[in-house]
Amino acid sequence: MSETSPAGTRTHCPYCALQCGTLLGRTDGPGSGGGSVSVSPDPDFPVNQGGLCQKGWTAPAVLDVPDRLTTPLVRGADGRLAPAGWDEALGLVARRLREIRDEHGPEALAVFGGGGLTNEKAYTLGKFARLALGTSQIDYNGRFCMSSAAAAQNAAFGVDRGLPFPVTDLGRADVVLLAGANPAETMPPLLRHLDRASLIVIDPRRTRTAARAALHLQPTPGTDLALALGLLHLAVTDGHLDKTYLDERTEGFDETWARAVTWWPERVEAVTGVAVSELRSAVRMLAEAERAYVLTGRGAEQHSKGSDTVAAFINLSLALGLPGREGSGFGTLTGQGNGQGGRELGQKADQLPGYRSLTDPAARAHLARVWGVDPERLPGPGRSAYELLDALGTDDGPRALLVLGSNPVVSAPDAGRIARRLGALDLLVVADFVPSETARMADVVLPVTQWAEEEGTLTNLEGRVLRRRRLLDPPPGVRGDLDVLHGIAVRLGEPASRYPRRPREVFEELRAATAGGPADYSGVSYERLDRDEELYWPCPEGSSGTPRLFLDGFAHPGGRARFQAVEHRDAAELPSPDFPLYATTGRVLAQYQSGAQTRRVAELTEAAPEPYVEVHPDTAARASLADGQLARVSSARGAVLAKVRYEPSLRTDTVFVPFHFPGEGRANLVTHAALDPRSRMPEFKVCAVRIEAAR
Ligand SMILES: Nc1nc2c(c(=O)[nH]1)N[C@H]1C(S)=C(S)[C@@H](COP(=O)(O)OP(=O)(O)OC[C@H]3O[C@@H](n4cnc5c(=O)[nH]c(N)nc54)[C@H](O)[C@@H]3O)O[C@H]1N2
Ligand SMILES: Nc1nc2c(c(=O)[nH]1)N[C@H]1C(S)=C(S)[C@@H](COP(=O)(O)OP(=O)(O)OC[C@H]3O[C@@H](n4cnc5c(=O)[nH]c(N)nc54)[C@H](O)[C@@H]3O)O[C@H]1N2
Ligand code: SF4
Ligand SMILES: [Mo]
Repeated sequence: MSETSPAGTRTHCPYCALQCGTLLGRTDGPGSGGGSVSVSPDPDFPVNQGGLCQKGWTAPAVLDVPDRLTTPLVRGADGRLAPAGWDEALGLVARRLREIRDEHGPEALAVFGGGGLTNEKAYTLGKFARLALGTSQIDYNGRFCMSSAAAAQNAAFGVDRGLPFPVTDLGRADVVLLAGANPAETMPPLLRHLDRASLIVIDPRRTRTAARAALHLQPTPGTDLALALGLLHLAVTDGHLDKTYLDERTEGFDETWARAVTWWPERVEAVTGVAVSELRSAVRMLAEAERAYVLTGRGAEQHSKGSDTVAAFINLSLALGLPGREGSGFGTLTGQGNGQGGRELGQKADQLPGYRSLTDPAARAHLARVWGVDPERLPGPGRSAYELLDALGTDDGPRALLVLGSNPVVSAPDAGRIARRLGALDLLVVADFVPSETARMADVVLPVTQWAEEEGTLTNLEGRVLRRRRLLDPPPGVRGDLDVLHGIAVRLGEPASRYPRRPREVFEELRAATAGGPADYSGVSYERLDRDEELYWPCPEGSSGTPRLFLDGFAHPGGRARFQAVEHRDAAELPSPDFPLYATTGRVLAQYQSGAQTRRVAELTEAAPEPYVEVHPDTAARASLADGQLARVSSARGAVLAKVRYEPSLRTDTVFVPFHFPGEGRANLVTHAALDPRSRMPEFKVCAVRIEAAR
């Protein structure tokens, strides 16, 4: 690592929702990036306690990757992207948007956002779509990430904050159950808070997290709902039900029990492959612990029944009396850098800032007042992320799309299909700082600033609002996302004052916009954050925020948590003679998401250079595949090319493919876009495949 300046700029890592505190310094020389930025962990930030993962340590490298975008690009008559001036590029975008709107109406214009965008950007993007474009067609990649957990938490608790308690609370836990989360690779510094606890890990793979567990349950992919019903069943029949808590703090147990009663342990073992003795141990560990937590990750959530699965784990935690009790609880490990803030400030299809509903007349009236428009001008809810992408370029679908903060060509389910839909657009505009796979398909590419070059706020997995601070100027020619939205909006005839370019100004408006909503930021200010106040939402004006939710009651009227009577069902696609194996997908330590950023960092590509598929050696042998050989993993939708990696600890009926790689190595060429009916989350975590040697 290069030397660290003692007087570092305090900010946070650009990647995941842990938002590790960092100190940035300039090591030498002038220039933007220019290899001159050093990073070190902020020892005073309690979430990472002086830790960073490999991605955090190498994040400055992305500031000056050789193919950093520094000028707008416009696709010419020859079909190639060529440099253009900002005026020309923004003028072109506005003109085409106007033409398409005149011909097909405002619903022909669409926006796709991201959970990595700052609060200010996410807020402005939602406003831009609804007012400047006048469209309902906006959603974001958080639909692929947080939506099932959000649906289940809202239904159970009346509000959805990933962790309703500070991460440091986990440090005193005796037992933590992790359902489908692999923080040893996805949030390594989080493990510092899990050192003391005995872990129960539910994962079809023996991950690095599972290897540290006191108990590892290894179910068939897509059977967590049955598993959670079985754990609830045993909690009741083995006498662990917390009846006082049930009476005082919850409602709806009887209907829920009516379902769980049929999930006797042997039936659960038959469906999930997890032995009855292990189910029983898990329940006993949780029930006998003085301080216990149940946490879910994408492994339990990214299913066509993800919301019901999270609900079933919440039911289990309610039966044991955990949520809203000091030192115990239920939570979800939020994913992207601003996965929390991004999901409550209005870039979601059905939502207004402050976690308000777009269909609630009072919420519409409030936002219309803040925005200075007639409530009639606010469109209704639009399509969810996958449905939006899948409608692009169709007869009644959007014909123009603006993408900020996502790379769906790699990360969307059934990505081959989605790439074709993107190709059918009349206009694709992508704002990014690197030529992502999606940017390369665009008609106009707009080069924007990165984390260390901009100001703003993000909300981490605990609901704590954090300041992103600027260390250096962006390279010449690069503008902020807020500038981009401002530039398009005014060219569409919107008043300039409606789209402030300074993050601080946007934040002031955002405070008013969220005031009184479930996610209330009105008491948060840059000044308070800069004084290092620890502010968790809800934080109404004058309050000191809410580190722990639910201690006095849940957010439903009456204050009770609600059991949800859910029932197990199969994955949308099961193995068949043609596709006899389960495939599941996920992450590795050294790559982030679609890899647009991390595949450009030498140290990270050395650690995780290429697409691979984890296969049990017996399964590989049946397909005559040697370790290291190139395999073709095919589903009914497409095939991914990946190198075989023998993994003796894996189930023999399952293969695993990380989704970080582009081209023919895209795991999403095989995934299935079956959607959860409640959250519209796609089934990233299970589909049916076969594996064979690649020719
Ligand atoms: N290194 C790295 N870290 C990241 C990210 C990254 O891309 N790279 N992304 C960030 C983001 S946005 C997110 S959302 C988080 C995600 O963080 P995690 O949820 O920890 O990540 P995943 O690897 O997607 O899934 C977790 C585990 O689910 C398991 N799994 C697969 N199918 C099933 C199933 O049916 N049931 C169960 N119980 N488990 C199953 C997988 O084997 C995997 O180990 O990570 C964040 N941190
Ligand atoms: N098979 C499979 N697929 C998955 C998943 C899985 O587990 N399995 N997980 C899903 C999940 S949980 C997620 S979160 C998604 C994530 O997948 P994506 O939505 O593709 O996320 P990223 O790869 O982070 O893409 C972000 C893009 O925006 C750019 N960017 C970053 N910050 C900014 C910014 O501030 N402004 C602008 N304009 N651009 C920015 C980056 O350079 C990058 O090109 O993938 C989903 N896809
Ligand atoms: S754990 Fe997440 S926030 Fe922390 S350094 Fe790694 S990627 Fe960055
Ligand atoms: Mo995510």
